[in-house]
Amino acid sequence: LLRSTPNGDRYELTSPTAMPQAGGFLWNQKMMIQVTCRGYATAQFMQPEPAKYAHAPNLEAKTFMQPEQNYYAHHPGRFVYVKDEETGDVFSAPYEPVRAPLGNFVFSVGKSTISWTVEYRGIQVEMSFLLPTHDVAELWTIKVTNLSKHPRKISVYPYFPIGYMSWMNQEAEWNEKLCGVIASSKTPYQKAEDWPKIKHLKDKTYFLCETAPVSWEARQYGFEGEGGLHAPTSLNDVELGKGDARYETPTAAVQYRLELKPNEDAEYRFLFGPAFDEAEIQRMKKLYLGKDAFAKATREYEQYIERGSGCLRIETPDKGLDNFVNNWLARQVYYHGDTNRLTTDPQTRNYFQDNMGMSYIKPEVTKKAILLAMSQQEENGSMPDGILLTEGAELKYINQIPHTDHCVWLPIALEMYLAETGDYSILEEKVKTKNGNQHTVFQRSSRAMDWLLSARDDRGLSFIAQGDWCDPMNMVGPRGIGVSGWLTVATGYALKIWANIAEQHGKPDIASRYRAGADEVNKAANEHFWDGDWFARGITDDGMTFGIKKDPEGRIWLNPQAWSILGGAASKEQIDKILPQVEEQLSTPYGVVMFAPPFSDMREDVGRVTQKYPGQGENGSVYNHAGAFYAWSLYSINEADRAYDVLRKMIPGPSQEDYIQRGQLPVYIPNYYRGAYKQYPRTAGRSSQLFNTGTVSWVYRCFVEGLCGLRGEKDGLRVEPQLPSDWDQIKVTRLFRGARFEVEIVRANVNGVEVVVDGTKVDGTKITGIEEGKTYHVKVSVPK
Ligand code: CEZ
Repeated sequence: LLRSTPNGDRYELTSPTAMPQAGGFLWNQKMMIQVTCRGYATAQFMQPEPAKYAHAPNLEAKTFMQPEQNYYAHHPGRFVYVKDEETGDVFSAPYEPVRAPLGNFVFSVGKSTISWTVEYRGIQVEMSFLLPTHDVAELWTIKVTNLSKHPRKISVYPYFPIGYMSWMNQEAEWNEKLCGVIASSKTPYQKAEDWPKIKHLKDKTYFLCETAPVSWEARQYGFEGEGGLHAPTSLNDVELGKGDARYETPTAAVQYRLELKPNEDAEYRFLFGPAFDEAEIQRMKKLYLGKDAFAKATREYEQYIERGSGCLRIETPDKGLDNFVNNWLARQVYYHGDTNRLTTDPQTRNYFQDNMGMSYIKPEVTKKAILLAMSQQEENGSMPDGILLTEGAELKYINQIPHTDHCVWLPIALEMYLAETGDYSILEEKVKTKNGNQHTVFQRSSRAMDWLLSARDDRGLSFIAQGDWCDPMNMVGPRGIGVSGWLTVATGYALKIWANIAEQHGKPDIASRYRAGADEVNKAANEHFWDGDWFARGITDDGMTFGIKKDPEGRIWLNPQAWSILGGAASKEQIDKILPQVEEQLSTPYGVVMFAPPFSDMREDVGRVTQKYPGQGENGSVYNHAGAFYAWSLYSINEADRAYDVLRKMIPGPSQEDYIQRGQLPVYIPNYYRGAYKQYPRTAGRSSQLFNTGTVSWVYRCFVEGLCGLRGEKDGLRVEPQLPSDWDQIKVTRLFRGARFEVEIVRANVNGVEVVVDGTKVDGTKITGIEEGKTYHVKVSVPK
């Protein structure tokens, strides 16, 4: 069903029906595309707000990517129909829309290309595509081969539906000069003041052919007729109708008629994408549409993806883990850091976390992001709900709802950047805000911490307003009274981190001030949130504590536990009580759920989170972001086995049943897997299929700094691995500050970790004096 190349850099799925939603994604800084194994595709590009060039059949609402998105016959996709001219038999590649019983099916997801090979009654179709590195377009190659023993007469019809573009104005026609179907539209709007922006949008969609087809169809109905997508009427004719669309739904279908001898093949190239005008299409055609241009784009795009391959290679007893960590995890981190999820106003917490992961890949990006975020800090030290990335961008959707946690992520991102680079000079960098005030990063960060300390009630607990990390927890504190248990202990963690950074930066007074702050916060958390065996999630506007034993739903939440461990609110004795409770109440075969039991109905003093479907999204799914915090907290207390277990369950597989249940290839970590394991075991474990998630920066950190234990400090590399107890040895390559570390970690009869660098035993566990460009051979012995 599923196989990987030996080094895991491609995964191949051999059935179009076993995991129907499974797919892969490609991106560049201007666009992304997610395709399923069956050929459905969701693509989006930035101009600068997200837009589409292939649409749903009816008017679509503008929305963000939906979890577990459903696909239907007319969903945008990329397909090829093939007709046997002698028998009239029709099938389509890769599987939709005809769904003919294929003789062979391989959906192959690579890091920089996605492809299919399918065969039906002796005709093989290979489809593959990639993106150019700097432009918005899809570069498609379609190759048809006669595998049968006799000559075949066939018609091949690439079919790239364009869909319903606009209720104001839409059309499509064949363009002889460009050799392709050009669809045009006017983006709908109503306010006259929007026109100056609207008029620059790329309202055309083109489908260009390198080889001129014998025929084409530009009108969806003209192609489909009464036969529908399973058996388009136009395929009954010798040639397509060469029709146009005049305020009718556009499509792009073209036809090649072939006579193939046995083993003979024909290869075609196409360009699909959006454009402003014909001149732009002409430019794109010149730049990309041709064999050599494709080859060049392929090399460039490969190199672009390669640049995101991260700082870690591992060889462990767990091959599936190696494949994922070595090939896919850094790639997903890179995607986040390089695109900011293709929005112009990322949530501040997402922005910090997506960029902190870049410390391991391109730390200059992290630095820039921290400086930009700080330039949007308010005078009182608070951070806005979203960071505006482009001129004219606005805070939209969730960013119009006041959340109180954004300052927490600042010291966390800084800590990660500093650990990886040792570049403490960033702290003295001056940042100017919109009212012209200049302060250093150090001062601004202290201010953010002061704000966290001030945004607390008279018991010392952190206000939640309409949400904290948990977006839809919008009714706990709208009256300005409700408090967050998680944010209180997270404030403790943020202050502690900041104090450590201040200390390292030679400011012991400031360090002790924030340490005292953290102690005070943790004390308050203990007084008001400790429920005997775990920490509560919050106290509502009406003074009701929730996330406690007596709650039938939402009884125990993961975040307050993880962060009380990280921030020091939980003592050793408390941790000993918490961990078994998490195990008992929150763990499932698919990972740790965010809380349990899920809510079955609206709780008006908690909010929208309780209305999500039980076990879906924040309502008690295996929300991997929360799982990642937990894993990181487990490494902070040397719980190596528990941490590995949590992390491993974020990756689909390795058993067949697990892949099928999750329905996802192990090429990314999704934002959630369904929870409600007790209530709805049939759907538990099912992937959201969403690859946007703050999870990955933390997971990468867990592997680099936790499991492999290769963590940067101001003046060197700390070596303190935490292998699962049944592993005897691993090999690691770690890139760090321009040097390369070839590390062998083995279990031995030692009392503590012993580190030998190039034959010399290190005093303690820190490697210092690291020189750029050098390769170090490190032998690490860890106790049995
Ligand atoms: O969005 C994420 C946010 O991007 O939810 C996380 C939050 O920490 C991230 O910043 C937890 O709440 O209902 C909603 O509004 C949800 O909040 C979703 O938008 C959620 C999805 O995972 C987005 O993909």
